[in-house]
Amino acid sequence: MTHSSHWGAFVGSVEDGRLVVRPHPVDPEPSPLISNVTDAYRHRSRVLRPFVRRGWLESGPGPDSRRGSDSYVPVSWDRALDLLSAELDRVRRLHGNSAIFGGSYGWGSAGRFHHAQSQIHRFLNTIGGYTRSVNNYSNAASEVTLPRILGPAGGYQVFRQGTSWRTIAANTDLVVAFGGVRRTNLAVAPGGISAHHTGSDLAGLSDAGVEVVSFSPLADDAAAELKARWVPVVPGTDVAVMLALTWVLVTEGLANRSFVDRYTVGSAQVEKYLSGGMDGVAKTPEWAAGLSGVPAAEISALARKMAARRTLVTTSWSLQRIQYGEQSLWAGVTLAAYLGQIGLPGRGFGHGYGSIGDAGRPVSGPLPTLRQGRNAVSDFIPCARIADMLLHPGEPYDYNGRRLSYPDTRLVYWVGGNPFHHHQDLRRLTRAFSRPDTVVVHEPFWTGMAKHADLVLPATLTIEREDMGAGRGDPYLLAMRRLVPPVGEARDDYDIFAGLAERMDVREAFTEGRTSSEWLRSLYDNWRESSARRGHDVPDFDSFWTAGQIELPGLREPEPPLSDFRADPEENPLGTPSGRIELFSSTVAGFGYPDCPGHAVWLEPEEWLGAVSAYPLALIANQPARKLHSQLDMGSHSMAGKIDGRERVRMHPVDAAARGIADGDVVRLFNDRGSCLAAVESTVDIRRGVVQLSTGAWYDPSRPDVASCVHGNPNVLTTDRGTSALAQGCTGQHALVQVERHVGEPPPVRAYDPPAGC
Ligand code: PGD
Repeated sequence: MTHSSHWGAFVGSVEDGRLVVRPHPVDPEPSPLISNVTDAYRHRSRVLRPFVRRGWLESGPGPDSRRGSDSYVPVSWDRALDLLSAELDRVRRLHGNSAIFGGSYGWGSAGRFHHAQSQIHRFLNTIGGYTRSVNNYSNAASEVTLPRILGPAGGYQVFRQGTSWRTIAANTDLVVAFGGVRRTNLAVAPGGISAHHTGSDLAGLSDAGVEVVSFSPLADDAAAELKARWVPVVPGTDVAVMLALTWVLVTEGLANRSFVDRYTVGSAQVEKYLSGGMDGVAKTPEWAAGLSGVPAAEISALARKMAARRTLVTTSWSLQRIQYGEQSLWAGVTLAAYLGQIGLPGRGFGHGYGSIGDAGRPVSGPLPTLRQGRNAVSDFIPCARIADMLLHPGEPYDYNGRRLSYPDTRLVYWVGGNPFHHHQDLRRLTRAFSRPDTVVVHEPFWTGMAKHADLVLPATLTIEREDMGAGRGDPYLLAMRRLVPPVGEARDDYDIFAGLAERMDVREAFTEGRTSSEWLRSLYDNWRESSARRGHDVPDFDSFWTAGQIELPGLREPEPPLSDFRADPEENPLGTPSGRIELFSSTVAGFGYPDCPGHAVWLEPEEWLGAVSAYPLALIANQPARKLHSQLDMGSHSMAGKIDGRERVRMHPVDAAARGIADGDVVRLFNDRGSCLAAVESTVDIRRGVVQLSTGAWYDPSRPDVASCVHGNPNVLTTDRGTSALAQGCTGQHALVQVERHVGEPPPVRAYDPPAGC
C-alpha cells in the first residue's frame, strides 16, 4: 500500500509479522531514509500510553526543576484528557490565553490532514487563541531579510520559487555556491518528495559543462555529480569573500553599472563601505584572504571570471543559520547585483540550493489544506527565542523593527517538534523548561522533549493512520494508507484534540462534526473544486484513494526570479520602499541595530576561528545525512552511520593526531556551555581546524559527570543567541569547541530508554 513521508514515497506491507517498505515506483531515485521506519515504529522508545510526570501529579502545576529527571505515572486516556482540559481552562481563566504558548515549532510528519502544526493551532484557536511563533529554525534570517532587500514578492520568487536545475543547466556557465550544494539535504522536503531527481538534476549541470565552485569548510558540501571545485573557506567568512569579489568588480571596472543604476538603491553606501570609507578598511581580496583563508589571487581571478561568464551566485541556508546570518543574504544579492545578471534565466542570485529537496524543482499549485481558524491572541515570538521567552517574561526585545516584550507563559503545548533536538544551548533550555506551570507534548517517542513534559500523550505515526501527502513542487499527491495498527494506546493528534474539545465544549467548532476520514474526503473535495475553478480536472476522491496517487495539476517551471522587474522596473517595481533592490535599506538602517546596519557588512562573529578563545576548533553542526533532523534516530539507516551507537564527529587527520586521537575513538567535545561524547572519523574532506558533528542524535544527559550528552547532540555546545535584532533567527550551525580523547570505558547511550515508570 502506498505511503509518503518528508523523505519520500514508499510502498509498505506486513510480511511474516514485520513491516516491509519498498521504494514507490513513481520515485526514480528513492532515498535510503525510507528504511528507518521499519525498526523504529515498534522500538522500545515508543510512548505506549498517556503518562503524567510524578512531580506534576503530586504537587500540581508550577515551576519545577525536576523536569527532565522525574519519573512518570501511567494514566488512562480519560484521566489524561480530564487533567489537561482542566489545566488549559485554569490557565486561560487565571492568566489569559496569551499564557498558553502553542508555537510548537517542528517538522512533525507528512500528511495534509494530520499535520501536527495545523491541528494544534486549529485546536488552540477554538479555545481562545495562544501565543504563536513566527519564522523557522531553517531560514529565519532569509524570511526576514530578503523581503527587506527585494520586497515580499521578489523575496518569495528568489527564495521559494527559484530557478530550476534544468534552467541553470541550459543558461549558466558558472555557479558560485557559498555553502555548497549538499546532496543529502536534497533527499527531504516538508510534506513529501514523491519523486527524487537529485542525481539527474545535478548531473545535468556537469553534462552541460556548468562550472561549479563550492565555498565550504566541507568538501562533500558539493554533491559529487557537480564535479565542483572545492574552496575550503574558514567557517563564517563567506561574507568577507563576497564583499571582496564585489570590491574587485567595482575597482576593476567590471561592475555592471547600468544594472546597478537602474535597478538598485544604495550603491553609494555600499561602495563607500567597500572602499574603507566607513571603517578605514578596504574590502580587498587581501583583506578577505586574511579572514577566510582563500588566497587573494583566487578571489580576484574568480571575480573576473564571474563578470565574464553567465553566473549564478547561490548561498545556502546554513550560512544564515549563524550569528549575523542576515549578512550572507545581503552580500550575496549585492554581489549578484554588481554582476548585473539578476532576472535573467539561470543567473543572478539563488538561495537554498542543496538546503532542501524542493529547491530547483518545478513548483506546484495549491494543495488540500486544513483551515486553522483565527487566533484571538496577537502575541508572538520569533521561534528561536523560546528559552528567552520562558526565562524572561515581560522583558523587551527587538525584532524586525519592532520593540516587543515576552509574554508570561504558564503552559507550553508542543506537538510535532523536538526542542531538545532543535534548540541551542540545551542546558539553558532545560532551565527555561523548568519555569512554566505545565508542559504538554503529543509524541510517538520518548524524545528529549517528551522527557521534559508533564503530560505526555502518545501520538500515532503516519503509518498508523490514513492521510494524503504532497510537498511543494511534488509531482504526485499520495494516498497515505494505514500500514500497521497504532502501537500501544497511541492516538491521532486529531482525536486527542477532539477529546479535549469535547471536554471544553468546543467539539463542534473543532471537528465540524467530521471524523478523520470524513475530513480527508472533505479537504480533497474542496481542493478538487478549487482545482476545477483553475481549469484542472482531477479525479474524485474514491478514484484517487483506490489508485494510491494522482499526478498533481499545475506543476510548472518557475519564471526566472525578478524577470518581470528586470524587463520593466517602472511597470513592475519591487515591493521595497524604493521599488528597487535595496543594497542599502534606509528602513533597516533606521532601526539602529548595530548587528544589522542596513547594507552588507562583515561583522566578526563572537565564535569563529579568528576569535581569541580557549576553544580552538570550529564546530559545524549541520543537518544529518541519515535521517531527517532527530526523526527515527534509532532506525537502521541512521544507526548504521553511528560508531558503536554513538554519533560520528568528523575531523581532519592532522587535528586528530595532534590530540592523540585515532579513528573510532570516543572523544569529548566541550566548551563553556557543555560537552558531548561522539566517535571520531578522520577525513581530509574537512578543512583543518574544523570539526563536523551533525544534529539529530537524541539528547542523552544520563551521565552528567561524563558529559552533558553522552550520545552526540551538538546543541549542548551551540549558543542561544539570535542572528541579529533584525531576524532573531537560529544560530545553531557554528560554535567554538575543544576536542579531547575520552579515557576509560564510555558510558552506555540511554537516549532511547523510556524514563523510570514507563
Ligand atoms: P524533528 O526531529 O523533525 O526536529 O527541528 P524539529 O523539531 O522539526 O522533530 C519532529 C518531532 O515530531 C519528532 O520528535 C517526531 O517524533 C515528532 N512527530 C512526527 N510526527 C508526528 C505526529 O504526527 N504527531 C506528533 N505529535 N509528533 C510527531 C528541526 C530544526 O532543527 C530545523 S528545521 C533546523 S533547520 C535547525 N537546524 C539546526 C542546525 O543546523 N544546527 C543546529 N545546531 N541545530 C539546528 N536545529 C534546528
